[in-house]
Amino acid sequence: MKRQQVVEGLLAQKRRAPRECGEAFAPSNIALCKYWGKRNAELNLPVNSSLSISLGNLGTRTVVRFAEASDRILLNQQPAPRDFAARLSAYLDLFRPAGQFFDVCTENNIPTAAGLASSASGFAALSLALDRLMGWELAREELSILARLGSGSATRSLYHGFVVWHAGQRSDGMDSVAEPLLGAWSDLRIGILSVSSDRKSVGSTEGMNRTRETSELYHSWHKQAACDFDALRTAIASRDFPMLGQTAENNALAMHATMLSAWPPLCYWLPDSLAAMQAVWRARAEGLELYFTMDAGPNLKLLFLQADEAAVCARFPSVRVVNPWGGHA
Ligand code: 2P0
Repeated sequence: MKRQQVVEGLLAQKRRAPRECGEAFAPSNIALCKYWGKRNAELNLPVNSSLSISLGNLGTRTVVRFAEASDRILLNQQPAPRDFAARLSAYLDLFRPAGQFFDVCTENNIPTAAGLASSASGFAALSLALDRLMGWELAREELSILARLGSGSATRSLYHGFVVWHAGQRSDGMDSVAEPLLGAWSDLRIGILSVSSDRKSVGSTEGMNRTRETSELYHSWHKQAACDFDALRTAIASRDFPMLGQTAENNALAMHATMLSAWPPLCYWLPDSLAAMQAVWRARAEGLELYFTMDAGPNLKLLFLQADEAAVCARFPSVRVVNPWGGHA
């Protein structure tokens, strides 16, 4: 099935009451159980379910309007880089009335140096803003499907707090949707530890495909991810922080081990990434309840409780602490 068919199916019965402008915010998110591997690349359907935590008021704000002659795409008040604009325009093609163009102003308040992916919050904010511009009034779950067509991890950025992205089984992906896990864990903190803000050499889509096609470890990654997903839900339900931290850290390391065993090998770590990991392990050996997770890049995201914030900041002076439930934009 093609992306266009999914969109047409979803919008077939919806009203259309276009407005002058659509504006929305969506938070960035960090996966505790990772999405790494697609069962369908066209629709960004994942092999396994994933679970994330949204970053409160860190994310993307997007305003969309209709335009006349061509798409105009601004990123942080500047004309967007060519590849970014091309990716957005290709996504907008899915919704474009004949002869219609869009004016998109998108702003990230995530510091670029944090090296956090902005495609998740970006496509989630764009989907929400388009819904408001077009007056479709889609349900959040339906919007999580539209956001997924832009970028897989955007599925999870439709909600605040803990979010599950169900892998689903259907070939059209209509059951591959996000669901929020209700209830705040108000003393949980995330520390963003930036090692490098350089653009990664191998993008996530290519990295996932390469890993799935060539890594002998992929099968065991997929099995572990299913177990980790269940363990994280248990840890969240029982507010068991060591279980949450251990499971998330082990899940990230298993994903990176699977990447390393791909061919050509994929290693997103830099020497400073390993030094930071070792510093976390040292801190833990000395009694600090501190864990990390990592995505397809060299930066670490630390996981700890508010009571340990001062100790974590003393060990990692450059860390940026985020309170995921600390006020939503
Ligand atoms: C995640 N990542 O679960 C995983 C962990 C990176 C490592 O989702 O191809 O940008 O657009 O669906 O969503 C990054 O992948 O990839 C990602 P596409 P996306 O957060």
